[in-house]
Amino acid sequence: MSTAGTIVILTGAGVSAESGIATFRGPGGLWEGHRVEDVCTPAALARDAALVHRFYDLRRAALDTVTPNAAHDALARLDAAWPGELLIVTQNVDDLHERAGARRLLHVHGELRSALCAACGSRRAWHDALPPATICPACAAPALRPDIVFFGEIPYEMERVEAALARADLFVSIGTSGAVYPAAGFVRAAAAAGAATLELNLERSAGSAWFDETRLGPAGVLVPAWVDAVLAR
Ligand code: BJW
Repeated sequence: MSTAGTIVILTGAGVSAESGIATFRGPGGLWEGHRVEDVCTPAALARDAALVHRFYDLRRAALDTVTPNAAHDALARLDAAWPGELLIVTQNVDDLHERAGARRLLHVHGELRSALCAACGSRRAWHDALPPATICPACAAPALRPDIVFFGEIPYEMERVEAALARADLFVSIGTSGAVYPAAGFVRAAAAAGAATLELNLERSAGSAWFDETRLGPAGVLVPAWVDAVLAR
């Protein structure tokens, strides 16, 4: 890009792996000890709220033990320095991008440190354990749940993401397997809008064939190098 164009960056679990947060689908993955259908669907929440709330309580508490890595830091540096439009779209529910300093950021799959009222739809910051049937301060219903987008639910901020993809000059996907939609389809939307597309991942993903270029390696190495190159142009 000779002038400051629009960059859209999609991040997934791989960007937080080097901070010590397990990814979802690899060996030792987050769901190895949990069947996804036990924890990550509205039906599972209805069937066993205690299990689902406990699973997310543990992950929320574990955020205190991790810190942003070189990939989060580099993306925050790019966010601060890039004079054009930039949007980091993360599928991650951790808060490592914002703790690194990223500001132009959307969490499309929800946030561990947020609670959602299943009755009134209000969302609020939440840092402690969240037992089932916790009272919503907005509507008084005993209906607060983890603010996580389960399978079958609509991800957040899709209109903003789609609008950014339609304007994108460069789409970069970092550390995501391309197994979950709609995020897995962003590369095709960006390419259809004329964007160049780049994948940075540890290994080839389900979506690699859709990218103009794939660079393989750890995000903590690839992302700082890519950011340095973009800011040097
Ligand atoms: C490294 C690394 C290092 C490791 N450095 N890299 C049939 C066909 C198509 C779609 C569907 C279908 N049936 C149902 C659907 C839709 C469904 C879906 O996609 N299902 C698939 C299983 C097929 N999707 C949905 O239901 C979504 N909603 C929806 O579609 O609504 C309709 C709608 C959409 C839009 C507009 C209007 C309507 C909701 C999806 C919700 C996903 N939620 C989760 C759980 C979050 C909570 C939690 O954390 O517990 O989000 S699922 C889980 O997967 C999580 C992640 O965000 C998401 C993606 O995973 P991610 O990040 O890619 O992680 P991994 O582990 O898969 O991959 C890690 C990658 O990193 C790997 O490639 C490694 O190589 C790499 N890596 N270390 C760099 N150091």
